Amino acid sequence: MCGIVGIISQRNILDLLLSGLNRLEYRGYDSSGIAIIDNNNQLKCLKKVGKVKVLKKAIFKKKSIFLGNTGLAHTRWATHGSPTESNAHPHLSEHIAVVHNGIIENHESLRHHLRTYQYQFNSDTDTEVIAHLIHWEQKRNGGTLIEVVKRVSPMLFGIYSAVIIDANNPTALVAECSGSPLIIGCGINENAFASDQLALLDITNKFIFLKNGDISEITSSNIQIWNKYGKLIHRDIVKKNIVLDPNKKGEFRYFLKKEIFEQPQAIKNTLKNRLKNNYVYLSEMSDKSNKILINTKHIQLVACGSSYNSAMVSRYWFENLVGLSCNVDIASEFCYRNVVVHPNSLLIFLSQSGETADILSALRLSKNLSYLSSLAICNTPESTLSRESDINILTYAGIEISVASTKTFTTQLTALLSLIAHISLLKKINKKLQLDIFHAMQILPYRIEQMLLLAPYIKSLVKDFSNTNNAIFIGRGELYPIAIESALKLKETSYIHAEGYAAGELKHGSLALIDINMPVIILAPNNSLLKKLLSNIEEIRARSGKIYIFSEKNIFFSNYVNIKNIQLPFVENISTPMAYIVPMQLLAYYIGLEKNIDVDHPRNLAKTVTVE
Ligand code: F1P
Repeated sequence: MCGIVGIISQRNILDLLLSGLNRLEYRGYDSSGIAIIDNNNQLKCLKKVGKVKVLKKAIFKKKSIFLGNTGLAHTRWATHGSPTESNAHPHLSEHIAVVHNGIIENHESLRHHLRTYQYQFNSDTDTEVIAHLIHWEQKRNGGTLIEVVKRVSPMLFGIYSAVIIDANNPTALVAECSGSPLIIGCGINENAFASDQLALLDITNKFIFLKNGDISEITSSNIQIWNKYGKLIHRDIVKKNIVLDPNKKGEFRYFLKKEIFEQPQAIKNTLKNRLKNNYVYLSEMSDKSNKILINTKHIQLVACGSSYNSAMVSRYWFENLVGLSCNVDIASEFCYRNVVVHPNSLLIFLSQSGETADILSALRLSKNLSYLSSLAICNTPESTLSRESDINILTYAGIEISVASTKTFTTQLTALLSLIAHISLLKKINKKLQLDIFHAMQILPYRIEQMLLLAPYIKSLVKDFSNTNNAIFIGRGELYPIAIESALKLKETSYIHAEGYAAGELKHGSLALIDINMPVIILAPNNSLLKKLLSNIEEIRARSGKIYIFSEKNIFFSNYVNIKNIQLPFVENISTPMAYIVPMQLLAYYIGLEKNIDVDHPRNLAKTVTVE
C-alpha cells in the first residue's frame, strides 16, 4: 500500500529517493511521485501513473532540474480518488509539499473550510487538505514548519502518517505519525523518514520507530521527537541487519515462485532453536508468558486474508490437540461487534507485516477488554503489532515480496503448531502428542521439498484451466481452510473466480454450480475423514463435475473420464495443511503465468494494507 520516503542530506538525494521508491514497490501501488527543493529553494515535483520505472524515465529526461538535498517521494495506492497524476502524491500548496499514508477522516469538512479561504483543490484526495491547511495556518499565524504542524495536527482526524517539506525552510523535514507506521533512518550527515525500513537501506541500518502521536523534525545532523503530549522525548535507535535484498529474484522470474520454493528453508528458520530433545518448545517465552499460557482456557484469534485462513486451520488444532475452545475473527469484523470475552481468554493476532490497519485497530481496541494477554504471531520483528503486543512469536520467514502470501502462510502454521506443542508441554497434556508434533515438524521441510518436485506435473495441468472462469476447492477438517486459501491464491494470481467450501456443505447449496465445465479441486489426505470425502466426490461425479483429486492414495473411479488423480507424497497427518497448500500455490502460480498476469503484483491489491 502507499509508501513514504523523505530524505534530508548534505548530498543530492534524487537517486536515494528513487531507490527508496523501488524498495517500496512490493507493497502495491498504482502511481508514484517525487518533490525536491532545488538549490534555488524552488519545489520541483513530478508524478506519474503506473510503475516507478515510468516516473524514473520521465525524471531522467530532466535530471538536472531535480538536484537538491531535501525531498519527498511516494507510492500511492488509491483510496480517495482514482489513480491519476493529479491524485498522486506529493500534494503541494505553494511552497509546502506533503506525502501521506492512511486516511484523513474529516477531509470533507476541512476542504469546505479551506474553500472559504479561496484554496483551490487540484485532486480528489484527502491528502491535499493537509498541504493547504499547513499553508493556511502558517500564513495566518506564522512560525516554522514544525511549529505549524504541531498546531495543525489536532485538526486532522484519522489513522495516518505524513511527511512535509517547506521550500521556504529547506533545512528541515517534518513528520507526523498518527497510527500508521513511520520510521526515522539515522544516517551520517543525512536523516530520513520512511514507512518501511527497506526504503532506507541505501542510507542506514539504524532506525527509530515512531510511536502513535509522535511529531518529529529532522535536519541532516539532528533529530527531534515530541510525543502525543507535546513533550520533547528520546526514542531508542535500533540497529538492524537486514541481509536479504528484496529486489533480488535470483534464478526466478517472479518473487512468487521464489517464495514458494523458499518454504522448506523458511520453515527450518521458524523451527530454529524451537526443536529440542524431542520437544517443540518456545524458549523465548518468559516465565510470565508461560504462566499466562498455563492459565489460558480459551483462544480468540484475529487476522485478515491468508493469515485469517491459517488462524482457521489452527482452530482445529487448538480444539483437537489441546482441548482449548477457540474463536476466529476477521479483524475488520472483530472491531465492530460486541465481542463476548470468555474467561481466561488469550487473544492471538496473526499478521505477516504486523502493520495491517485492521489488525492494529483490533489490538488497540482489545486493550480495553478483559483478555489475559495479547500474543502476536508475526513475520516482522519491529512491526507495530510486535511492539504493541504483550507476547511475541516470530515466524522468521524472511521478507516476503509477492502480494500473495505463501511462505508466510506455511510458517504461520508452523509457528501456531509450535505454540500448541508448547502449551501441551506446559499443561502436561499428552507426551505422545509432543513426540508426534516433534517428528512431524522435524521432517516437514523435507515433505515440502517432495511436494515442490511436483511442479512440472502441476504445470502440465494448466492447459485445462485456460478457458476457466470459475473453480471450486473442497476439503474437510483442517483441509477446509486450506481449500479457502487455495481459492484465494487462484483469485489473486489469475483473476479466476474461485471459492473454497467444506466438502460436506456443497450439497446444501453450492452443488447447484456443478456442471461439466466446473473444475472441482479436492484436497484428500489419507486421514479419518477420507471416507466421508469420497461420498462428497461421488456427489460431484454424479453431476458430471470436472474433478481433480490431490491425494496420497490413488482414488480410482472406473468409467469416469472427467477426473484426474494427482498423487501426492506421504505426509504426517498433523502437517497435511502445510504440505497440501504447496501444490495449490504452484497451480495458482502456473495458471497466473499462463494468463500473462504479473503474479507478484495482482491488480488492485497491496502487500501491506495500511487503511481500514
Ligand atoms: C493480510 C493480507 C495478506 C495478503 C495480502 C494482503 O496481511 O490479507 O494475507 O496476502 O498481502 O494482506 P498481514 O496482516 O498478514 O500482513
